[in-house]
Parts: sequence; C-alpha cells; structure tokens
Amino acid sequence: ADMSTEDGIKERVAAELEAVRRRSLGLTVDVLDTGELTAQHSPLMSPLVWDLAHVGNYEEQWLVRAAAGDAPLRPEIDRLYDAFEHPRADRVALPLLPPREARSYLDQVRSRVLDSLGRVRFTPDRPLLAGGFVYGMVVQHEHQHDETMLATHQLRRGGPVLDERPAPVPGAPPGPAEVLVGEGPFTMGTDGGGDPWSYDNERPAHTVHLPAYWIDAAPVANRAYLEFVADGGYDHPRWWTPAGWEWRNRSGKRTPAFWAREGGQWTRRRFGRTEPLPPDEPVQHVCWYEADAYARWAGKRLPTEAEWEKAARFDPATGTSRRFPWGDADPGPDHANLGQRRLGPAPAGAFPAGASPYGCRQMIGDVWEWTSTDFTGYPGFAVFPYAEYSEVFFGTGYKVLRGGSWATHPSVARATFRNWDYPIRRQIFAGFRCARDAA
Ligand code: AVJ
Ligand code: FE
Repeated sequence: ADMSTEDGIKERVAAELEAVRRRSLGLTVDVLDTGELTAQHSPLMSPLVWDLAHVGNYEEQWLVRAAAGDAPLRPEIDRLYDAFEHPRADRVALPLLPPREARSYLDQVRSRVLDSLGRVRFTPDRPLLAGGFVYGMVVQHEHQHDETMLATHQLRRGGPVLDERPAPVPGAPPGPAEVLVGEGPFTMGTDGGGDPWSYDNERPAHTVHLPAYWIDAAPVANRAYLEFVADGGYDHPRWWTPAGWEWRNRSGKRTPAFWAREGGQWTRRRFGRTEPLPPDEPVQHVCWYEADAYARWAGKRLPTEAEWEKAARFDPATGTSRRFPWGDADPGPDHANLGQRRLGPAPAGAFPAGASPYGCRQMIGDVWEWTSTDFTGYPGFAVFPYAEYSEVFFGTGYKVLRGGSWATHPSVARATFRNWDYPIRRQIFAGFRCARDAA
C-alpha cells in the first residue's frame, strides 16, 4: 500500500485488520472448544475468551466511537473488558460473553468499522487520525493480545493444537561473540516520522551519550545457560541481587520455565509437546532476576535500554539511527524470525542479513530481551492518546524488554518499540543478551 496517500493508508488498514483477526481466531475459536476458551489455564492469564472480546471492545471504543463518532454498540460490557477493573485471575468468574457471542460481537464491531472507514478523514488537525494513527493503534493492540494468548497456550495443559509451520532459517557464517560500541551520542526514540504508528512511550527522539561498551552479538543460548545451571548458578547468592535471591528462595525455581530433566536428558515443553532441549536456541522463559544472575556469573551485566537501542539501530558511518537494525525496510523473512512463522526461536546467531551496523544479530525477533532499565517516560514524554497504555506503568517496578520475539507481529516490532514486565515474570517469550563496560 502507498502510505503517502489517505487511500493507501486505508487499504493497508483494512488488510491489517483482516490479517490480525484471522490470527486471533486461529488462536481461539478455530482451535479450542468452549471449555478450553472459558477455562483459566493459569492465574497469570485471562481466559482466552476474555482476550477475544476485549480486543473487540477496544476496537469499538477507538474505531467505532472515537474515530468515526458513531453511537456505542454495547456500552454495557465496557467494564467487563476493562483491564484495570478486573485483575487477570478474577476474569474467569465474570459473566463474560460466551465464545459464540464474543465472535458475533467482533463481527458486528468490524462491519461498523469497515462501513465508516471510507468517510473518516485522516486530517492532520486531528492527531488521533493523522496518518491513520488510531487504526494502527488498534491493529497493534490486537497483535499484542495475540502474543499474550500464545503465552496462555504455552501454559495450558493437554496435547498440541497449534500447527508447527517450521519456517526455514537462512544459513549463517559464525560471527564474533561480542561487538564493541564506541563512545558517543546517538538518537534514541522517534518523533514518528518513519513510524507514524509508534506509541507515545517511544517518543520523543532525543540524544543520549554513552561510554564505550561491549555487547553480545547474539542472544544467550540454552547451551551457555545450562553451564550456569550445571555450575550451581542457582545455589550461589553471590550471582543474585537480594531481590533476585529472595525470588529464587520463594519460588523454588532452579531452571527456566518448562524445562525438565528426564532420564539424564534435559527436555522442554513447548505448546503441548515435550522435546529435547535444543542447545543452540536462545534461552526463553527466564525472568529478569535469572537473566541478571547469569550475566553476573558470566562476568558481564545486562545492557541498559539505551545500550540495547544504540547497538540495534545506530549507524556510526552516517551518524543516524535506523528504523530496524538492517535499515529502514520492513522486516522480511531473511531479516528476522517474527510473526509466529515458527512456534519458537531460531538458533542463536541466525539471520546475518538482519544484523545491525555494529554486527548484532537477532536484535529484532526470536526472543524479547531483558534490559537493566526501569520503564519510565523519555525526557519530554507526552501522553497520547491515553495514559493507561504506558504512563500509569512508569516507575512502578517494571523492567524494559526490547526487540520482539518469534511471536511478535512485524507491526509491533521495531527498533524503538518498548515492552515492559515485572522482573519475576517468565511466561512471556523472553531471553536476553549480555553487555560489559569497555573501560
Ligand atoms: C505492552 C505488552 C505490556 O499486554 O499489558 C495490551 C500491551 N496494552 N492492552 C500488555 C497492552 C493494553 C501491554 N504490553
Ligand atoms: Fe488490551
């Protein structure tokens, strides 16, 4: 689609709305029965049927009501699907729309949206609509919930229901283990120029000066993480922060989530299948405390969020920051493992064509990467269009994750995109890479 014209943006909006809905249905009503859709698979997650109707209600509030100015369709269910009204663990007890009703609510909302799309004007004097922003916001919202629903699938008991779809991984000559990022300034964040659908928390673009540092060229793989486990990494408080050690004692965890030791072999459970632990894959399902402890054991540390972003997108030859590590072009299959093309990460060190100017691979896709930074607003941050997306989470104990995972759709994976979670969380598709001071 030609994103320089209003019609071009609308064409892309319609295609993206259609594609994300196909994905949502493929994770819910297409593959699970009513019992599974309404069950609570984990206290950490919503019943899948809540996510499904929630994305429809969000679409109604932002596209039917706010963008088109049309009358509400089902205002009486707004509170049921308000994430701040009911914690995830309580949602199973709510009078939720049953799957069939949720499905038809989604269809009703969507047909209203498509009916009004032609008459809504993307005028620059309405910031919500300029460049089709609010439509992009709704597409990204549903894709983010789809990744959350995949985490629910991973936690669910029972046999596999998701197709394997193993996408080929381009061959990769081995590269250096670490790269050196020289001292100096770079542009962090965006003003939305190249990415009109970027979120408020990615803005504004601002200059950050960093001392020189080394950063791993690839995410930490299971093989290396196993050495930490075998070396008694979980048994020595010296590798852990006090809060991390407390988490280790309280939780009783001694490996990443979904790992097991069976007959002298390490296995992991993945979407209803148990398989040998693949040594070359980036480690997944570790919490921030585990990532931080591993890094200390390895004589390193987690990168700051700014160090992560500079290594991912700054080009020292031109002095500019890119949209993606490989340049400004949208992600292709040779750049990154994104969008649930596989049901897991590709081997660490893959995707040389997606490397950043400094030579870091897999900064986008495969696994979310924990950084050492707390989630806060950039200097000059302004809420847009609502505080409950980002601002209410600033400074309340969340750590920033970067880069997206194999489950993240390309529309939500860019070098400025910021994710956040509590340092104890392990159900998300997160791993990490390490850094160290150059001095
Ligand atoms: C940005 C992934 C932390 O899932 O809580 C979904 C995204 N915001 N609905 C979340 C989001 C509102 C958010 N994360
Ligand atoms: Fe949401």
